Parts: sequence; structure tokens; C-alpha cells
Amino acid sequence: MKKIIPFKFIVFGFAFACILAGCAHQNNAPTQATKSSDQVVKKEEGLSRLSTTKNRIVDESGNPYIIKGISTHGLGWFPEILNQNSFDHFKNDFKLNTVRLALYTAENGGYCTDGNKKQLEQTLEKGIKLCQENEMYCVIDWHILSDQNPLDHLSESKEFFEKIAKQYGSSPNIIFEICNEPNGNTTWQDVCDYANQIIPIIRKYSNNLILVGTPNWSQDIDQAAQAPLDYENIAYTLHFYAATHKEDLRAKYKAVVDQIPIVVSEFGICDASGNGTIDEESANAWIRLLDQYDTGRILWNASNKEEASSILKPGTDMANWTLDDLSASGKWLLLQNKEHNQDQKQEEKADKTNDPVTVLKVNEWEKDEKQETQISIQITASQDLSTWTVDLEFDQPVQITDHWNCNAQASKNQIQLTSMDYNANLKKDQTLKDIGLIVKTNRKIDSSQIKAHLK
Ligand code: IDC
Repeated sequence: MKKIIPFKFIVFGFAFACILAGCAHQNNAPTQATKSSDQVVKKEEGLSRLSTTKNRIVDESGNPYIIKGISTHGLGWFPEILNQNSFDHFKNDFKLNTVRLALYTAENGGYCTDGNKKQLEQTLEKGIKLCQENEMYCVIDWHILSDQNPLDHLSESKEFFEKIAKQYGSSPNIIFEICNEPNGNTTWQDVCDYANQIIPIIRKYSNNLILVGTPNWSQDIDQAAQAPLDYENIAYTLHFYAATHKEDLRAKYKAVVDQIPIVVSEFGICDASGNGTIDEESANAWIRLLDQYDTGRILWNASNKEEASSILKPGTDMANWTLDDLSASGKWLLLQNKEHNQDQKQEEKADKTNDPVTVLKVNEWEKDEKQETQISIQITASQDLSTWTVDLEFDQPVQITDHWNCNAQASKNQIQLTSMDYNANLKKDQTLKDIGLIVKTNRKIDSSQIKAHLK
């Protein structure tokens, strides 16, 4: 079923779209991807090739696909993380589908400065192969940072992407990220000038998804939305560090999320230094928001460096770690998956039962000494409906903090949800998902205690 966007965002998005200027970029239609002869073999053939619609990443069936990944730290500094044990954990414990390989271009030991190019390439290839063997997407991240402007190392970048796209571009699991974080005085026009030279090189060999960084450390996605690049299968990156970037950046994201495809190709739950305090409340607010729009996200970073963003405790043996070695960031990532699993189990259960209404607890957190809970509702119509009402009964008094794709009213222990005009009509056996709300209570809510009636 088509994704339904909260009404308030549709209105906002539409108003915003109306004032946007058109794009002034040359029209370079992607060329047909050619098969590379030395393509690596490929357990990853089962992976669906990802592409973009106007504003989402989708799989080959056209369903929204959520990239869930972990980024390596700098490949030159922490290459030991690339081993089968790590990938087992990434895939089976964290249930991730993507690994991002961060190739710093300019820092100490960078690919374009004083780094050992050959060794860095070998490490990158090791990462690519592990992704392929484990059927995971692999983001090749040209990690500009202190070099601020991607045009600074244009010729190296051209050479690099020519080589990598030629060798690996026909594998469906490869995703190209052509500039991590443009920053300093780098403008969106600079990024476009760069992208307009790199993308055609990649497109000689591959039509795969390409991620493009945005100015201001990949936070100015509004600029990309005003003048998107003129190629297919391009998404723009938004980066956040939850303890530093909060409501302002979330508002910026919400304003453009329906205009361009966005991927959070790097985020941390600590501050922007990659260290400092962990802010789970802000991190959870981000994840709830990204979930609403099926936006992919990749956590920084898989290493044992002594900094808050690393998922392993300092000193952990990266060749042979276990879940006992997780830092606070690592534990948080693991918990994401547990909550996700719980949802999936409930959704599977819901699919098997014939209950017309399913109530799923998606997430919960504490705020101002109260409990906030995000709830998702599914309705399956047992007959054609032209309007619907769902009564929810809780075991305690409840208030509404937010809601989407429904009208909602609370009174004591009850909440009544009613249809919006765009989702009132349901055909027999049709399932309506994406109805959601956030409620505030004194105590934790057990979703099995919520009684739901469809009227
Ligand atoms: C940081 C690392 C840190 C390293 C530094 C190098 O966590 O150990 O010394 O880079 O300059 C980014 C960058 C990413 C940063 C990260 C945290 O993409 O390279 O990693 N960050 O500062 N953007 C925002 C935050």
C-alpha cells in the first residue's frame, strides 16, 4: 500500500514546494550500466538493487527500503574490525543490512594525503567482499572532512570511482557515497560541480544508488531540495549527532523529506565531536521521525576507539568481540534491533490473527518524569468502510502528545481515533498501516493491556 504521510507534513511540504526554484543543472541521463568482467562472486545476488523514487529509497518491488547500517571508523586506523565475526554480529545480532566503509581522504594517513593507498584499497576490498559474502549493502564512503571541499581532490576522486565502479559497480549491493561532509565555505554549487563530474564516471559502469553529501557537514539538505541533481538514483545525505543536533535539524528534515530522497548515511547518539554525552532521548526522537518516513540510517562507528560514538569498549579485541564488549552506543544500537524485532513479531502475529485492529508499541522513553509511548495502529477492514473509528482503552489515564494519519481525542483512560478524509475509505480485507500516535502516561504501557475496538 502507498505510504501515507501525516497530513500536517503534506500541507507543509506542499507549501514549501511551491516556493522552490527549479533546478539549473545539465541533464545527464544515466547511461546503461555495463557488466564488468572482473565482477566479484557474489552471494549477494539475492539482494535487491536499490533505487529512488521522488522521495524514497525502494527495492526492486518498489517497496520502501530502510537502510540500517553501521559505519566503520577510518579504514586506515581501524581495519581490524573487518572480519567475519564482526559481520556475524552486524547481521545476526544487530539485524543490520548495510556496512559503510569510511575512506578518509585527507586526515592523517588519508587516501589523498600521506596514506598508504595500496593498503587502504586492500582494506576497502576486504570490506566489500565481506559485505558481498554476507549479503549486505556496502557504502563506499569517500570520506572528505578536513579537506572541506570535494573539488580539492577531484582528480583523485575521479580515478578512485572509475576504478571502484568498474570493478564492483555491477554488484547490486554497492552504494556509492561520493563526498561525506562538505563543510567550511563549500557551497551546494561546488558539490554539484563535483557531482556532475563524478556521477557520469560511476554511471559508465553502474546505475546503483549514489549518495551525495550536502553543505555544512551534510546538514543543508534544504539546498539540495532547492536544486537537486539531474540524475536518477541519487539520494542526498543528512548527518546528525543526537546530543548536538535536535529540533532545528529535525524541522529542516521534515520540511524536505517528501521532496527528495534522503539517507542518514552517518549519525551518532553522542555529540558532534564523536564523543561527549550520549543523548538517548534525542536519538530516539530522531529514530521515531526517520521511521515515519522510511529513512535509512547508518551509525558511526564500529571500532574500539576511546570515544562515545564507538560501539565497542576501548581495548576490545576487534578480531573477536562479543556483545559483552559493547559500549553504551553499541548497547543502544542493539536495543534498536530488539524493539524492531518485537514489532516484527507482533506484526507477524497480527497478520495471522483476524483482529480488525492491531496495536503495536513501537518505542517508549521517559520525559519529564512521565512515560511516553509511540503506538502504531493497523486496521484490517472485514467489509467495505467509508469511515472508521477506533476506540482505545488503556489501564491508566492517558494524554496525546502527537498523532498522524488520524484524528485523535483523549478522555481519561480512552482515546478515540477517527479517519482522515484521505484514508476513510477501506475496501474489504484492505489493511491500513501507518496510523500512529505518541501518548503520555504515568506508568509504562504494556501493549497487550490496550483494548481496541473498531466501529
Ligand atoms: C571523527 C572520529 C574521530 C576522529 C575524527 C577525525 O570519531 O575519532 O579523530 O573524526 O577528524 C563527522 C565525520 C566523522 C567524525 C564524526 C565525529 O564524518 O569523520 O569522526 N563526525 O566527529 N561528522 C560529524 C561528526
